[in-house]
Amino acid sequence: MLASMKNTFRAGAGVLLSAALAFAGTKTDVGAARIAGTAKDSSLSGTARFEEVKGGLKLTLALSGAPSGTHALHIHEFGDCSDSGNAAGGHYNPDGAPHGNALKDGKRAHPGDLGNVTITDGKLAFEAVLPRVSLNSGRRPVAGRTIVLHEKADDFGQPVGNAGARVACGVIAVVGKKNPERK
Ligand SMILES: [Cu+2]
Repeated sequence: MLASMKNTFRAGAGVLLSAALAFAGTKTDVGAARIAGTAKDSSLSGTARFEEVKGGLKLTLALSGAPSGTHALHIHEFGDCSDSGNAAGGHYNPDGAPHGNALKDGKRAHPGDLGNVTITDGKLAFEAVLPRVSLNSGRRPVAGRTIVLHEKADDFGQPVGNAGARVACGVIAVVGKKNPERK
């Protein structure tokens, strides 16, 4: 009786350990998006970097040549920036949630609702951890989707925040592995 319980415990610990290792293994991919203005001859450019961290997906975004002011930032469903960004489709919303701010509202928002960013002198440096998504490890993956900067501010109205046209867009791709020595 006791021996069999011990064996069950050992087997359970083994499963937990291999699950933990598998999880650690999937967390090493790094994603990026090369961002460009959607208008012809746009000087807007930038990069977004995505890295799975404890608590979610860390986004590091840098833009230049962008329109100054307050602009909505979202992850849209499809990995296509053509047709002035419209080919990116709607907001990535796998759970049928209302529109909101994922950084504040949790489940009561689309997981890629990043709220607003403020661009000064055409430049933006922005960092956030998106709580409920992954790059590609299975939990609401964003690889193969797009990051989109809008013409106007997000007013958090339904269904998509009234942020107008898509001024910049980049397709999120897996681009490499994180150096395991650099945590
Ligand atoms: Cu959007």
